[in-house]
Amino acid sequence: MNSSIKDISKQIKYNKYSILLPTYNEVENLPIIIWLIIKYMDESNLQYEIIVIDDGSPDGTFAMAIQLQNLYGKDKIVLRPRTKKMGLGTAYIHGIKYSTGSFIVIMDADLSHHPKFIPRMIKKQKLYDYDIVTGTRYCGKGGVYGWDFRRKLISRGANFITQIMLRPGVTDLTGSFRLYKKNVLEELIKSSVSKGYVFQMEIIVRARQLYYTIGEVPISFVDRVYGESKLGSSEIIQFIKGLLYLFATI
Ligand SMILES: Nc1nc2c(ncn2[C@@H]2O[C@H](COP(=O)(O)OP(=O)(O)OP(=O)(O)O)[C@@H](O)[C@H]2O)c(=O)[nH]1
Ligand SMILES: [Mg+2]
Repeated sequence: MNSSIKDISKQIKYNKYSILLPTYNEVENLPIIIWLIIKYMDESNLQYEIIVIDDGSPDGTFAMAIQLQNLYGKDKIVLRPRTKKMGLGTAYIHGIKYSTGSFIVIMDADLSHHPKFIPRMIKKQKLYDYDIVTGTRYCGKGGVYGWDFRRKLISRGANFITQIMLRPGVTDLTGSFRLYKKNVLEELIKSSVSKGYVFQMEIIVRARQLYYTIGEVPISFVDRVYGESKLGSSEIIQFIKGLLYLFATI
């Protein structure tokens, strides 16, 4: 093997993955999600850190995160709390700022996103050197469990309308379980303006615009067992507004 090929294979072997876990009132879910992430990442011999971004959850999520850090170590669990709830978009930016990996994994901490899919995303990324690998509920063996008809309809409808209006060539636009090359995500965040659910969609639409490559891995999404759901009609109106904005500007 010549030296440059050796360097590349070494680089692939030692890529570090920074897994961002934004939390707001996830005290029951946090120990389980962290245990699962560690189990699946260690089983696959991957290098990683878990960055917990808690926004002053009143239920004691941060105290739980400290206990978990004592248990698993400061190299694995990095705590980057903020004093109050400031929203998911800025939580990601905050987490990325402190990340030391060359790849970023974004996932929810409420057990809707199963960590067993992370090594599959990583494998897919390596295979084709994708810039982004996104989990999809709407392709192959992917699916949604535990949602009522209304919520399924909203999610399916949002994806369907967006497919027609923006033709992004990706089957799940509103999900957030994804793997990104860090520099690509930073670039995409810079060029995106949306907040909330539209943010996930805008990232993909912008990625296409900038000719980044995107792979998909089917995921099964499970509705949260603990904690409260927040999808209300204001989010739906926000989504429609955002979609129209993207349609008009892209
Ligand atoms: N740091 C931080 N995390 C948040 C904030 N809002 C939500 N989260 C976390 O972001 C992830 C996704 O939020 P969810 O509330 O599960 O949103 P959702 O999946 O669309 O809705 P439900 O699961 O139905 O409630 C979870 O891990 C939340 O704890 C926030 O303002 N700040
Ligand atoms: Mg959720």
